[in-house]
Amino acid sequence: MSEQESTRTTQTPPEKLKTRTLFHRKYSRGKDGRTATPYDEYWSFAHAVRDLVIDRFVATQQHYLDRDVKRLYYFSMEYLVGRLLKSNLLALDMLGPGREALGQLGLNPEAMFERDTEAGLGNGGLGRLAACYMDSLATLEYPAYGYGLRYEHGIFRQEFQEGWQRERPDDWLSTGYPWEMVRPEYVQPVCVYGRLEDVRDPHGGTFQVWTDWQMFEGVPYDIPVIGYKVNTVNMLRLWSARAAEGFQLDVFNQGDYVRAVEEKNWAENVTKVLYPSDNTQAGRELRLIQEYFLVTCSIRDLVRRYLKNHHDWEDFPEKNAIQMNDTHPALAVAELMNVLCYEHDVPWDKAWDLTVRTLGFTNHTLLPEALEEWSEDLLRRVLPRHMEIIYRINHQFLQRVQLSRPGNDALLQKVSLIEEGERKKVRMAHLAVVGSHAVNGVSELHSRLVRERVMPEFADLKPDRFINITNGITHRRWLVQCNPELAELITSRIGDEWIYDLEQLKRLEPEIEDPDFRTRFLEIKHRNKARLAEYIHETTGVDVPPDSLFDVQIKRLHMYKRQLLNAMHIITLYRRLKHNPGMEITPRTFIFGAKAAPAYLLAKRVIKLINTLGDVINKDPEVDGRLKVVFLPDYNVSLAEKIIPAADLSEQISMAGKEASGTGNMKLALNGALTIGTWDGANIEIAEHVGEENIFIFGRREEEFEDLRRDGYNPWQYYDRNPELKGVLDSLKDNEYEPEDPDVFRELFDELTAHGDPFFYLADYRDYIETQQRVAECYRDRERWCRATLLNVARMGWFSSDRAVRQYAEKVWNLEPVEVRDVGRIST
Ligand code: 26W
Repeated sequence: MSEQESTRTTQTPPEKLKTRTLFHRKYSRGKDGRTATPYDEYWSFAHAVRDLVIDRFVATQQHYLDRDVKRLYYFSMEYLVGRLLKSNLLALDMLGPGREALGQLGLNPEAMFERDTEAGLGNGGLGRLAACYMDSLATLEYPAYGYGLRYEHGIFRQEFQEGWQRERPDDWLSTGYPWEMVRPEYVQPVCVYGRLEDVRDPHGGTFQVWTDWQMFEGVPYDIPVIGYKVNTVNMLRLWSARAAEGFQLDVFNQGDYVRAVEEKNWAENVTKVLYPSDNTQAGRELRLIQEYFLVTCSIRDLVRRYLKNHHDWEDFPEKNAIQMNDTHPALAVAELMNVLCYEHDVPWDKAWDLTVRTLGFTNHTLLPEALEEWSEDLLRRVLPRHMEIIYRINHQFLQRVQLSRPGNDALLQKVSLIEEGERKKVRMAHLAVVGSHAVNGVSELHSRLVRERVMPEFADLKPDRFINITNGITHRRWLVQCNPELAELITSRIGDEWIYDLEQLKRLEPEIEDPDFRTRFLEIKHRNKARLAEYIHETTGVDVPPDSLFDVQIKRLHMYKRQLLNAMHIITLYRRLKHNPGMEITPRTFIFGAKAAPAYLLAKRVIKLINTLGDVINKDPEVDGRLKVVFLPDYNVSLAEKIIPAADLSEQISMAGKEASGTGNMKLALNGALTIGTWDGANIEIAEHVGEENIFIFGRREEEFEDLRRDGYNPWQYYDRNPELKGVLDSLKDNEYEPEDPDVFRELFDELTAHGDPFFYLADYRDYIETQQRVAECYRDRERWCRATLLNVARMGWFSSDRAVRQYAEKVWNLEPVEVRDVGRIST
């Protein structure tokens, strides 16, 4: 088959996909029908799909260049992209034809989708948010680029060994990744280490040069990001580190071949692995180099692009917006100054003005252990020029503070970019705030706490800089793709406008009165649950009844998220049943998915506890059919897509004030789960939208914890006064569940008692258990439950990432959509 033949426009879409697949099987894989492995088939089909976007990809990039449009650059150390085969087909409106083509080729579409590689280049919420925003940006036709790192190993694969988490490397690139395109022509040099040296200038002054650095380089790999049913195809550009070509030549020439190769390895280590800690800063040199590597490659790349159309810097902020996803890329402030001042001779004050107008900063966490601080020694050793730049920024900033609030030394110390002390530290959040024109939190509550509790001095100095933009999710992946039957039911009632404008879901409300609509909804939920039950059986061997209430908690494992409180509810129910075997309860299946940071021992013990409870409870004939507990291993984006459509109850039970927003809460509610949650993060706004009568809120509020703490919180009081709670805790201490290892849960008991219960489990326990009781009763009233869930679906439209991205475009980026019209030939 000739190239021309394979792209003939007279072919129907399935025919075209089929011929392209056969083409790739032969010419990209060198295989035929007899020799092709399932992987060859997958590879060929994925390339066939990729071919369909190339014209739009090229046209989009050309269009941006020709019109010299303003672009957004999203800087993020994490992108939890998930699989792309199905979502790309969906964006191209080719899911049906794709299935048909696969069928005609004798391939099973579902098996093909399962084979698709999951790009797990993130830890949790922050990385998944970045991926949702990339989707919305392309769909809304914003000129946007994601910049990130191409880690060779993404988030680890999780296995369980006797109930304990074991980490295995994620080898997502080992068989090649069909969605990326390497661009060696845009390689960027990166320098680290070395020193500043004073050099005399011809006029008798001195200036400093950065010398003796080590150089390596960043190679970009582009992943197309396809807007939904539009021509826009943006890109996610991920940098991969390698030794600079010719860099080790002198070492080679000295004959020290082995050392030269070792140095090559050093460079390749930079993007070897994603740091697997969520919300705790590692403080490690390699991590700092990773952060700088992202920032320097990306800034040089976007400056290169800007200079194609511009000869001065005047318009830089009118043409470029950079968003820093948390402080991880905050060195962008210093690097942009470095590039402007030291490489392009822009005067300092001018460069500072351009920098601040270009940058925006989003904060995603209040946890003190997550706030990034780098020791001044380390920063100076790795990036001597940047350390000097940071000092100069700080000096000028503190001078301005002094002018506006004279004589306040305490204030200066508080807001300084440098924390004084035995070892000086650089406060990355301060650097990000000072260097940005807009700073936002990710929910109303969180943004208020950023202003009031974390940075009151900054909020006072620059009140207009601090804003809120509540997170959102892409309903294209999190409803249309993962719950196709529900999507179809919705479309059958209100048309498909809602896929472009999720607020249209409101129009479902009158439909809820129609019993036929409700029945169909319940049938779909039931089928989703049956499918998940099958998956649970296949992966864990546990049989769960699809009629039981599917009670779901899926998120990273962290003490503040309180999976252990959920476990305490399980123990409570189990103990009640054991004491009173005839008791009537609403049958429940508890479903967990969570990875713990490898060094987070307490969190790993919680995983062990839940697995142990599962072993005991699932085997106990006395509770059979009434209680089941499953912890699904290796929670990731694809697994979330299986669990979410099947959930009845969404557990959002973090200690109030700790969960910045949460986004799983939105995905679950949108798919018809009711939330049991604390007054935290975006739960509050979900309650406001769905109505407090359609959500189960419990527990103390953030300010109540402040009071409790001030008055001297004593968990033992709760232990002594609530016999049921005491029974639950004692069962951990006395280890009723794993007699061979008597002390295994002792640490959990101690955490909640002797160690002071830092996340107030005991203070919220009673309310949680009582609220769970109300949930159970409500679930028995099928009609009431169904109405409430449908009201949730109908009222969740505001939580689309389309809304969030529009708010960023308006409030932070000053960015306009650009329609890509002239696609030479749209190839579908
Ligand atoms: C440097 C170590 C480190 C790593 C990751 C510190 C902090 C992080 C992230 C900021 C943690 C994170 O993912 N935060 C989550 O961000 C989501 C998106 O805004 C929110 O929905 C979650 O509530 C928040 O925990």
